[in-house]
Amino acid sequence: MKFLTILALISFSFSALAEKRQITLVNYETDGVKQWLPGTIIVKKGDDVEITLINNVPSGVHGFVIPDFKVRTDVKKGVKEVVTFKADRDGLFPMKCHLHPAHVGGQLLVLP
Ligand SMILES: [Cu+2]
Repeated sequence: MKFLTILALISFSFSALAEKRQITLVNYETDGVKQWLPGTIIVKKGDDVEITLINNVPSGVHGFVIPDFKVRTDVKKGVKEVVTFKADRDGLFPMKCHLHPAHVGGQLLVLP
C-alpha cells in the first residue's frame, strides 16, 4: 500500500512538471528580409507545445519547420496555422522556413 502511494505521488509529480505552452509567432518582413518572430522560443522538456503562426507579409505563403520534432506546415497570408508537438528532449533546435532558404531561421531552446 505504501509502495502504491509513493508510486502515485511520483506519477503526479512528473505530470505536474509538464505544462502546455502556447506561443504565437508572427512572420515579419523588412527590406525584403523575412523572419518568424520571436526568433527564439524557450520551453521545458516534457511540455506540450502549441505554436500559432500568423503570416501577414505581402510575399504570400511561407513555411515553418522544426525538423527535430517533425513539425512542418505552410502558412498562407492571413490564415492562422497551429502546430503542436511534445518537447520530449532538451537541447537547441533550428526552426526555419522550408520554402525560402533566405528566410532567416530561428531556434527552439528546450530546457532540461
Ligand atoms: Cu519563407
